[in-house]
Amino acid sequence: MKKFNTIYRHIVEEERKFPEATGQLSDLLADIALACKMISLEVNRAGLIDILGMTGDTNIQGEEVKKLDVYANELLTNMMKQGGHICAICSEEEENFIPIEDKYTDNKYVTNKYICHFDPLDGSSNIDVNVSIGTIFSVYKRVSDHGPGEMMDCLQKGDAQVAAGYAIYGSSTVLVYTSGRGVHAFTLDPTAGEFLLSNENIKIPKKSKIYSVNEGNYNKWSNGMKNYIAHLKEPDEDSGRPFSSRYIGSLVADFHRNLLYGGIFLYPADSKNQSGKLRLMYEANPLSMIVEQAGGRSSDGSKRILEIEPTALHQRTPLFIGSEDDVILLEKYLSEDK
Ligand code: P6P
Repeated sequence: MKKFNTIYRHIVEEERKFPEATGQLSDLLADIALACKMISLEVNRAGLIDILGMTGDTNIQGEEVKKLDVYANELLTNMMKQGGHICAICSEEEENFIPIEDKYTDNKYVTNKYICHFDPLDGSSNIDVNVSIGTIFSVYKRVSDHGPGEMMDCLQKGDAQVAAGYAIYGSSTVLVYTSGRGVHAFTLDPTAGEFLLSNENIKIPKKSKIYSVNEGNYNKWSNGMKNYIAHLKEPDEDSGRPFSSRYIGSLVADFHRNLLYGGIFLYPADSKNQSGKLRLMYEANPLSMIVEQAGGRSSDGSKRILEIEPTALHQRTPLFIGSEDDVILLEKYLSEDK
């Protein structure tokens, strides 16, 4: 029988492996899990708003119906502020970071010692067509001394993350996280209202037969990128080619499938998006921590994503992430462009 465990108990068990842990990271991760549970409820209800005659502004109870990404952002921000463990929040929905006062100034053991980056609802344009979407989060320890967080707390290399994860709102709601000791997945049991352990110590296959890219951008790609994709399409049984193309257009959904089945997701820089489309701090970095913890690789085409020194909250990066052997071969093809 599968080991029964809830995300809360799993997080605490992980915490107990660090003698110096104060329990604050566990509390923070539990708050994020609660927020994802509440977002899941709204995402699943979203389709009903029109059907039940709820307008775009107020529903039949006269409550204001918010756009889901606004709802997700406000929920996560308020949850983090209440928790008292955060000195700053950075969100895809906010131009600047939100500094947060230390709530426990009279307690020297509990301080607002973390900062979080969120993509509250990635792929939200897919909601109306019932495509899976997700919440992505990234957690760092603050580097400034005390008080409200500063920009130096928000702009740290991905290698400095202490935890990262995502929730995917699909046929079921799954939360995947790592706190530096493996990657673990929990499936929401809506009747119990609990995230139950569904996949512990996930490892991504070293080599795959799946590639995920928007081929509509083909004419904007470099020659190295074009040659790599052409290589994947050439028949060659020994190396498992041709690959299968799987592209949902929702990052968390494409990433989650590749994490479990193996695969490479590619969003290169191109003639239109000189730095790529995806965001470093709340898309590439958290998923890169997860994929490396699962034995995979994540690169901007020449170096590890987690080594990139950030200079802006919303900076973009090319992203090649997934099965290690596939990403290494991709990097070889892109080196032709140098
Ligand atoms: P394109 C969704 O809008 C998103 O930000 C990611 O979730 C997804 O991977 C990407 O954009 C899709 O971009 O250009 O292929 O539509």
